[in-house]
Amino acid sequence: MEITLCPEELTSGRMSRPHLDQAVEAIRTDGYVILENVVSYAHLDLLCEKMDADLQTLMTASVLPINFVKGHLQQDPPPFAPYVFRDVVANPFVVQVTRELLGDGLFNSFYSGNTNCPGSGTQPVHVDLGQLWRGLKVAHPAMSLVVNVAPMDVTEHNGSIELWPRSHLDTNVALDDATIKVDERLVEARRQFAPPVRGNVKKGSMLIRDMRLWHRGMPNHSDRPRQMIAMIHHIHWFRRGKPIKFNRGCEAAFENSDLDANVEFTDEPIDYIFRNRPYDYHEAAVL
Ligand SMILES: O=C(O)CCC(=O)C(=O)O
Ligand SMILES: [Fe+2]
Repeated sequence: MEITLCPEELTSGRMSRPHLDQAVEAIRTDGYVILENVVSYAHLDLLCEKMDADLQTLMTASVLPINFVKGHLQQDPPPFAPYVFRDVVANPFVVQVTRELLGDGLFNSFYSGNTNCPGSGTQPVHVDLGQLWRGLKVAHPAMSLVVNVAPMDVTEHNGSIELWPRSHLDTNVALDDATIKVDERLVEARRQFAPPVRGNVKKGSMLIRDMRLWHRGMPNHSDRPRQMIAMIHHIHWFRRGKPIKFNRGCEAAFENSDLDANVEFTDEPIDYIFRNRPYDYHEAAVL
């Protein structure tokens, strides 16, 4: 579901209790929610321009960081000023929702993105993380939430993400499975009673989804790339990798938030363009 924030909420930087309850309930039930109107167009325009330019650089890589199928690239946003914005990296409305679900001490582990290029293929249905325990009768509560923001309107035309409502509660897919891809038989069975939807979003919206939600990247039929920044908020006890590196000069974006941004500031250049690797991509595969 989409929740459109109203002027009072935008001015105060706080979502009303009814909106917060709706958002939390949507994630618990459907596995995702869209918050509309929460990111500045000016910020998104700057990010889009820079990420378009960075993509040109990325395309010169000897090995492209392709996720599953052609055209779906892992592309990190620029981790330095003036491209790091509070309404993206520590959006107060998003953090209100993720804190309500994950509790105090929630932290971010990720600042990257999916760039869906014109002519891209269809990814296999997958989770970003399965259930923590195998063989559960009932799914456990949310412990990790993906936060996505695209710098433009996204529809079927430019390759909006496919989402499988309520699939985060499916206990067949576990964290220790050999693959994050969902078995084709499970996918076809689920399609009969809970078919997928498209995560279409207006510019300025953020999508919050349970990390267990089945999803996939779809073809981009437009003539320009669709970027989508991704962050992951975790419950405080979840395994914590290395802090995320940002260059000094953008500290203010992370301050005074309930989210532990888990960042390390450095003056060293950060190789954010070329550091990603292909994921489950087999050039010779016959599909
Ligand atoms: O770009 C998208 O719409 C989704 C991509 C995705 O899920 C992935 O690459 O893991
Ligand atoms: Fe994914």
